[in-house]
Amino acid sequence: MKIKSILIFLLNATFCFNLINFHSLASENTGSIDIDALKNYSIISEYSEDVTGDNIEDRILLLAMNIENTNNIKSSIKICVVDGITSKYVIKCPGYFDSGYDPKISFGDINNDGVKEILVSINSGGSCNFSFQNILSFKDLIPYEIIDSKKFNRGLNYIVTLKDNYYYEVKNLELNKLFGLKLTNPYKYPNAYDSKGNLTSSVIGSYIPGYYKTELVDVDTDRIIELVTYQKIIGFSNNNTIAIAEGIFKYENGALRLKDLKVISV
Ligand SMILES: [Ca+2]
Ligand SMILES: [Ca+2]
Repeated sequence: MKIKSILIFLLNATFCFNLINFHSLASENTGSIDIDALKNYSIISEYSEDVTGDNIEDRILLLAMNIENTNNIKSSIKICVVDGITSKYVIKCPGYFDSGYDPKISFGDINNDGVKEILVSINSGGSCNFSFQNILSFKDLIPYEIIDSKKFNRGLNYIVTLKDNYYYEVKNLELNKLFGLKLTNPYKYPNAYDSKGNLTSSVIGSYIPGYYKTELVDVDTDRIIELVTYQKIIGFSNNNTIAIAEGIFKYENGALRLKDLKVISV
């Protein structure tokens, strides 16, 4: 009931401005959305943050359609920013991926321009279960993607090699960094080792090509937010995680740069 009344409020509030501010409505990938179409959307979550850069809090709404006969899958996810002073609004797709489970947004000044960006995350579901990530700026109420999300969402690349005595190596190709690790549970590779822990076959490991989670954290306390990424290193199947790779990205010269990486056996 509360969500419904908020949506009605939004529709009423925005309808008044629609006629005079129609030019401010922006949407990517779906063409323009008229105000009637918004009636089909639910509000998943609502926030108050300044994302336009005038030091006045704006209203940020995460909108989506429910897919019939499913509990949690959302489709046509949208982010709506209503300017705190003028009530002009823009509506933006999260990127090339706009449907999935448990969509979330969080806020942080990642590009160090003094204005918070929006990090949007949407889980894919399925056995890979990666999470789509994108970072959007709404500075001056103009939405744009500040990262190359197609490239970013492929994740980092690794070569995973098993060794005797339940040891294995994970080599990250972006930083050319090698991690020596030990399986926390030998039964994760039931056919790869003999009873003494020596390799009996040439089984190799792999990784999920994408992150399953990211977080905005000021890791080095320099007041610029870093993006922390989590990616699964796997054994013989997608559900067989043997390690988590935790990357720290900083936004520099118009792109996210990988600054540090650790890999931990799980
Ligand atoms: Ca910023
Ligand atoms: Ca920082």
